Amino acid sequence: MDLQIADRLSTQHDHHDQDFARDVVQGLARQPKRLPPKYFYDARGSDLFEQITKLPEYYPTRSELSILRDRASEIAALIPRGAALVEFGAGAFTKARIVLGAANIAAYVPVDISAEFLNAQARTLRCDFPRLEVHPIAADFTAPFALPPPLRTLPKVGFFPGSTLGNFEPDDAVRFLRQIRGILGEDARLLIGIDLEKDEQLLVPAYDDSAGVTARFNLNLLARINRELGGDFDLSAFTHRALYNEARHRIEMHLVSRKPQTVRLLGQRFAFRTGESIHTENSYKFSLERFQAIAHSAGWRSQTCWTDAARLFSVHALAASG
Ligand code: AVJ
Repeated sequence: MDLQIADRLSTQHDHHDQDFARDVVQGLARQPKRLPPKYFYDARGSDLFEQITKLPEYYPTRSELSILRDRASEIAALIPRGAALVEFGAGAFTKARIVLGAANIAAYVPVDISAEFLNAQARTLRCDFPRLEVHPIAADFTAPFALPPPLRTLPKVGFFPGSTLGNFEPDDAVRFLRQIRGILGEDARLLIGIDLEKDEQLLVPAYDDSAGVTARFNLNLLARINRELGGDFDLSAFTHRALYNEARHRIEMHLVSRKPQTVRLLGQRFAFRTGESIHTENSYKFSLERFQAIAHSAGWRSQTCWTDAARLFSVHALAASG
């Protein structure tokens, strides 16, 4: 490998490590303690998340895929011919492939933090869609980025499935939707998947499954801190907890200390009381109207929305408003 490239890659890597170290130390020093959910997705965490999407209790992935498949031709009809499809947090492209197979799309721009996985996915996609221009961007999709110049004249369609918007605090969700509008420009469209509010009896098991996969996913954050930051978390001394905070319309995930204990990492000590928790994730749930109000305040107007037959999940087609 070119030395300069190797140097740049290692600098970028160190940079990520430093962000991780800083966010963990700051989060554990807060009261109540918290850790950002974006750090769930190391190789092990991404694998566990893939397993989550296949669990019988985890309805969002299955419901969204059924909407995309059942409505593929209606969705395709809303996409201008020869558009560029820009996906925020593209993962394995599973959902994008449904849209790419149905609509007349000239270019696909998957944005994802994991460069290696992204480039491998891009190579397979080029084989399956030989006339499609694939421009992967390896970046944190929450940071502003510029579209590749050759694509700037194409009609733009954003794609943000999975209800990932639910991980943002309400104000940040508005800011992020406005930022997407800025990146995609005038006349842009946005196809976005949003999880719906529902009975707690359906909601909580989706985040606390009987096979314990979500518990392992949550606890992997502590394992990652041990691996990458030299922490000494005893994973058996914490339990996974998922609850529905109805007033705030969100699922919360926590890691609860089973006993009084002190954890050491990066030369610092963090004390836990019995029952003290680390808040690791919020997953906001919406009504169709509440989501549309958020979209409107961020410069988007709602064109259409679809739900699955059980009304568990929704996909919205938005257009940039003047
Ligand atoms: C990827 C943020 C959409 O909130 O449902 C799944 C993450 N966490 N199970 C979600 C998650 C625990 C997921 N999102």
